[in-house]
Amino acid sequence: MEIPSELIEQLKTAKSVIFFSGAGISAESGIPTFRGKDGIWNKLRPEELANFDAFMRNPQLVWEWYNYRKSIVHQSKPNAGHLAIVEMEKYFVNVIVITQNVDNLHRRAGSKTIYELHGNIERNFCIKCKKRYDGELDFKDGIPKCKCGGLIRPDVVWFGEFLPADQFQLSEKAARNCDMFFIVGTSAIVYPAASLVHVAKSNGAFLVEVNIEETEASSLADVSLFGESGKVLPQIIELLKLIKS
Ligand code: BV8
Ligand code: ZN
Repeated sequence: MEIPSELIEQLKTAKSVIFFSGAGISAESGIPTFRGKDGIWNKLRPEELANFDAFMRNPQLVWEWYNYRKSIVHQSKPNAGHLAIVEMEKYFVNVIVITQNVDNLHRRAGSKTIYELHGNIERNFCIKCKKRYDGELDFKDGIPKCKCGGLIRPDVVWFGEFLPADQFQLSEKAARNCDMFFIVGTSAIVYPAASLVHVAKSNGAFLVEVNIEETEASSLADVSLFGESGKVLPQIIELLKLIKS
């Protein structure tokens, strides 16, 4: 893919670089996106599953969905896109990953600074006493329960729920102070996460979109690289090896 000269110029001088990622970066790891043609929302309606009321109405169904997704995550591994973002840490003073994904792949890839806006599928907590229950849960009674009798739920942000305040505040601060803001594999329609694109833009950051198609963010991007992130991001690494050698 031809890398535009204005992007090359930015890569030469950038110090603080953010990678804002969505489900698309994990597509090449075999994890279905939400809204693409193989999207999981297409089969299962979000209003039925990713919200608290649905969980209280039918915790077993919601747990089946998360256990299904967890099984896919456990059979997946970080792809070349996740790994390229880790390697970017060699070429810039400050690299931060802000992810909407709950699949834990950026952490498994080895990224050092990750802000998880929508939680993490590997973490769980009791809805009554908030006790953390990470890793394997006991489903022998169908639904995992806490010692206090409360239901245990996945530690992910459902629709209508607030994002973890610390993660969102850190993300907003980073978006206000970065030189480059890569928007990787997201349809940029879920708020308030997608508002970070606007924060970065208003701070004067150079916006680079990496996606296989146009999105809500495309009109704000200074450069759109249309291609799979697992191929485009390693190509930027190859370029950096030349620029920074
Ligand atoms: C909230 C976790 C405050 C669970 C998810 C305005 C302001 C504030 C809120 C709202 C608002 N308008 C509407 C809302 C409500 C809602 C919202 O944004 N709805 C949307 C649908 C319109 N927001 C909320 O409810 C949020 N909370 O607002 O709280 C509040 C509180 C109380 C009362 C009122 C307000 C909470 C949102 C979080 C929901 N949780 N997930 C779980 O995962 O199970 S959302 C879900 O969507 C995932 O987290 C996912 O990450 C996120 C975004 O989706 P994407 O990652 O972008 O994935 P998608 O499939 O859409 O796109 C994939 C992209 O990849 C595509 O562009 C595709 O082209 C591309 N791609 C595919 N393959 C590749 C690729 N790109 C590159 N390479 C490839 N190989
Ligand atoms: Zn409890």
